[in-house]
Amino acid sequence: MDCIFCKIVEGTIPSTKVFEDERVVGFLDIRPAAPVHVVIIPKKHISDMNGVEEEDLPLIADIHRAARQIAVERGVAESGYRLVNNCGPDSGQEVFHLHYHLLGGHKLGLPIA
Ligand code: IU
Repeated sequence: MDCIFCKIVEGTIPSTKVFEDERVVGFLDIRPAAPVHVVIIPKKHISDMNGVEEEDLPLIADIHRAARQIAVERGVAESGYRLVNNCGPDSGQEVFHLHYHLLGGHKLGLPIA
């Protein structure tokens, strides 16, 4: 499958991984939008949130668990952070492998709409 995030999972495309367990990978965004910007993905290829099946729901919990740990390790658990999922054209989703942006490290702007 020609998916750039699957290749990041496999290690055939370089990335700076800051988290990895059996089912989830977190890596530094190459175009950071905040001082802390980590992309968190399931190893399983799912195109976007619309493609999440009932059987995948535990993976969403795994991603949230990873996000919480990453926030602690990157030093933003107390100051605060945002977890963002883009789904579909209006959201600006560019990579069609389910992912969440963990953003923090400064005061984040609102609205994001
Ligand atoms: P989006 O939600 O699909 O717009 O976000 C994709 C993100 O993946 C975006 O912030 C890119 O900078 C980031 N990214 C990356 O970190 N490494 C890559 O090799 C590629 C995209 I392609």
